[in-house]
Amino acid sequence: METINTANILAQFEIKGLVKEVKPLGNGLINDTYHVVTDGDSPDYVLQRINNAIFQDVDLLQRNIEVVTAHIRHKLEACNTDDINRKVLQFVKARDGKTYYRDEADRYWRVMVYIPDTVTQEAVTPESAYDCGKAFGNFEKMLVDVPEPLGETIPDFHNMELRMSQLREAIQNNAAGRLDEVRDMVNELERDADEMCQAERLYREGRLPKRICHCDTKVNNMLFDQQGQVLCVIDLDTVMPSFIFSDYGDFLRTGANFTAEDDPDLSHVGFNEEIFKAFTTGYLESAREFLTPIEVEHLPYAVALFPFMQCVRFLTDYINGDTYYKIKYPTHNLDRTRNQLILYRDVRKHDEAMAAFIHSLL
Ligand code: GN1
Ligand code: MG
Repeated sequence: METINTANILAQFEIKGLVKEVKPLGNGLINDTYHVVTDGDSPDYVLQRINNAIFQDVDLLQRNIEVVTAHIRHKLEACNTDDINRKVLQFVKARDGKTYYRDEADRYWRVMVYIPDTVTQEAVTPESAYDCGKAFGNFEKMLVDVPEPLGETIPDFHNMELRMSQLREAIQNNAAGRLDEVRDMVNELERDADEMCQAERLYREGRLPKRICHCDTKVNNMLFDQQGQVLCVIDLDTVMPSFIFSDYGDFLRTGANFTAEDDPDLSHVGFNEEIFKAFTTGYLESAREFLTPIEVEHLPYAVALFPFMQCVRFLTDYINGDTYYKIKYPTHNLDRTRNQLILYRDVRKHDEAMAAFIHSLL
């Protein structure tokens, strides 16, 4: 672990109050996040080191986030929403006016105002799934008319064709010598790869739009108030143009799995239909007015796509020798891969039931 002088970094930002304490916050797999506690009446802050190995264009990243948060703030103001500062993130400017600071060791930092008295949740209930569905649908709805085009903070982030070619490249290189033990899984993924790449084909045929999506929809990327009401969507790094499948499918990948994505006990893994129904109901309540028939029709495909894609991504990283995701033990990515594959198989058994349920809502 490198030691980091957070006082020096914080001094680059226009923050109020005296810093009392800086402590780790949350459990993201990509960035490092700290809670900055200040003295007295000043707000607390969140300090984040941006992982610029993954988000290589920090300028574009922060520009996206500035546009999105400003747009949401305007929308909330326009409908006279109360308590706006707890419903949209607020970034603190660095001394040079940017919303990030690059230190002498080429590390990138940003600061936001900490939203007090919030609760985060790691597990989904049918009630919270419904609320999250509504909130993420509403998030997309607010962003249908962003005033300027946004860039892709990770190019082709949820492009299944690209994820397959990354897997195939990892297999070619077999950098960590792990290919033999994962052969069966590779074969199974290859069998369904074409079907799972249908979104890219529909897009090329001009039948499927890209919209501004969150692209990392999980219950822990949402803040709730003490009463359990949704306040705010957080973790905006991956907000970018994508298929709406990203937000809908990726939420269910974690939310509707009976267990965590890295549970090594595969008997725990499975698709929770009750959560699926609750989330879908909430999502369609806010999103149906802007979704096209082709988007709606492919929602069951989206539910299958994300465990499939995450399985491919974890497996690629395992074969590459764990260069992307933080791991806690040597076979962590392998356990994650197996878990997502079981989930994928189980989701596929629900294809027809999902389509019927969605149909019943329309
Ligand atoms: C990463 O850091 P976190 O947990 O928010 C990843 C997601 C994966 C997820 C899997 C930029 O998100 O795409 O679904 O891990 N984010 C990036 O746990 O790759
Ligand atoms: Mg996160």
